[in-house]
Amino acid sequence: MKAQLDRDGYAVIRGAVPIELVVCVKQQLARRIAGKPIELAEHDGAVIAAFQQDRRCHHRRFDELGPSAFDLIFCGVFYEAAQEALRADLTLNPTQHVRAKLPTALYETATGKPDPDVVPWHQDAFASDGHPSVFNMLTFWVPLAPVSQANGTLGVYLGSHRKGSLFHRAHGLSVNEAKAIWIDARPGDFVVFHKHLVHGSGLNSTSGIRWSLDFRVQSAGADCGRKDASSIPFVMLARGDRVRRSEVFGQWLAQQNEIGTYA
Ligand SMILES: O=C(O)CCC(=O)C(=O)O
Repeated sequence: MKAQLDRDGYAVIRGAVPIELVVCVKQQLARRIAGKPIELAEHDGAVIAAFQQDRRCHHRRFDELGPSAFDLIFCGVFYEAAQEALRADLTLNPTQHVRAKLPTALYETATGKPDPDVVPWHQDAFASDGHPSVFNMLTFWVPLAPVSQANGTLGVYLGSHRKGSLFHRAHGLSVNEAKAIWIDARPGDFVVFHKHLVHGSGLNSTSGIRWSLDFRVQSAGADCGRKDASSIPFVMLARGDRVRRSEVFGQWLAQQNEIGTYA
């Protein structure tokens, strides 16, 4: 994995994440959006029905999801990958999202605005306060249902991390879209990428929801690159450490509440 990350700036790891944990995060997100428990087969329909009521896109923070997202992060798979790549004590970076990305046409027709879940081309090193940060950081991107170019999956530029920091603001970098690689993936897979990898996401041209989760891991003690959240005070844990997980989840929630809502 590390060799591929160094060479290409990203790696897709197949079938590594326990499916039951993935399903649980999706179920909690669907429930949160719909305001009531929803059968698996009804998740997409429930999110679309909620949008038809409130006209909101459903791109949320982890802490709104509660422990299911933490169970996924702490399952050990990500810790091992991050250890292999960064070889350091690790903490979570505060930038993280669970996304139920609506069909782009539905959003744009209903609101008359561009779909905010089509994410412009950027590097995560700039995702925080608009300046390149010096910390060591990796992003993990985890599909919660099958993803492809059709439903607006993650797109990446092979080897773009080797260009270092490319200054940009929220509207993103100009790139030749024909050279983007669109990641096909299924629940159980994950993508890990370098903080300088140029990436974004496309239009969801299907009539269903594109479900995913993304979070970042960095060296402990380093600046997290956000002025509103200077440090996250715990080390990411290895496989099986569930008692401690619930302890740190409480601390994390308290801290998130102090930080407030992310853009
Ligand atoms: O999930 C997406 O649509 C974009 C993800 C992204 O840009 C990121 O994880 O940094």
